[in-house]
Amino acid sequence: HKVDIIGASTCFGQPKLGVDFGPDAIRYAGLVKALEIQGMNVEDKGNITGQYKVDPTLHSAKEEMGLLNFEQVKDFSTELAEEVESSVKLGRFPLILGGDHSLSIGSIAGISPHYENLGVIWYDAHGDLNDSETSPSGNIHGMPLAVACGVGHESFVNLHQPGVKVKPENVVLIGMRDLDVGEREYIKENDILTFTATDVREKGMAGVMDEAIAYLKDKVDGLHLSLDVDGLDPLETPGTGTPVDGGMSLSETQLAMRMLNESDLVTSMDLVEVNPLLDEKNITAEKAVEIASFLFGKKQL
Ligand code: DIR
Ligand code: MN
Ligand code: MN
Ligand code: MN
Repeated sequence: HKVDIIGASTCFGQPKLGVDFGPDAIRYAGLVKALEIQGMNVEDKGNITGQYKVDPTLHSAKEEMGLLNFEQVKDFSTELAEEVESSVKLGRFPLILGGDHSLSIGSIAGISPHYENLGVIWYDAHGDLNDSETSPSGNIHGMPLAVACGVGHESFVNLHQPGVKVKPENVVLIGMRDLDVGEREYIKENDILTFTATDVREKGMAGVMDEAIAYLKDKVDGLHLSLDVDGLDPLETPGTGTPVDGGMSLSETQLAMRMLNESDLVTSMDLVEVNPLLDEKNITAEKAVEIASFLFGKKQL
């Protein structure tokens, strides 16, 4: 495998400063070496920042049509999509480090044109299926999966390439435990395969991943894993902006990654919402490295 590391150094999708340092925190935790140990040929492409400077008075962010920092997110996503696309075109595996989850608007826009039927696994406490109307916050990091499915502002939906990027029937949600009312409705209407944190407890992670892989395997020609570290429990990954109790453990996550590695289906990954300014001694970034290592073949538990 050839892996391109792409730092998505943005914080405009949510109000907490420091998540833009996530990519460097993950590098400092030893990502490149960890992947090389797994036999990967790794190229670090550096950080995408977009043209807008991070504003330390970000709480006074400008709202447009119910979207906070609309211009900044649009500009950033456009730049990221280009970078991700050039990696996919070269047949490399883009590993996009975040950065807040709004970056997936750009990463998925860069990836999906190269597949007929891109699958997506969204490993997160949240569905990120809001639009400006259902969002309780206006924060765009709560919207990227809706955008990928064709719901949202038209300049996001048609970013990089016009049209819907991912079919809802090709999406699997894992770890859900904080879904807004509108997100629940969207999931129901579109019959999206959803495993809540409670489902993981009941069926076990192996059972959940068996079902998820069986559901996707014959219908997708590429699989994007979008992993928000708040999918894990805050006791494991405290360095993140919107922690929710009752999450996955690191060992459950390692098991999920190992099963995905064995499935040989995953073709790209976002590893997002690592905020070193909210962390303790960079342990969240260290766990992010461990998670990526398992996706690329590390095995011992
Ligand atoms: C909430 C929180 N559903 C929102 N979303 C988060 O603002 O849309 N996503 N934290 O990661
Ligand atoms: Mn989340
Ligand atoms: Mn293109
Ligand atoms: Mn998220």
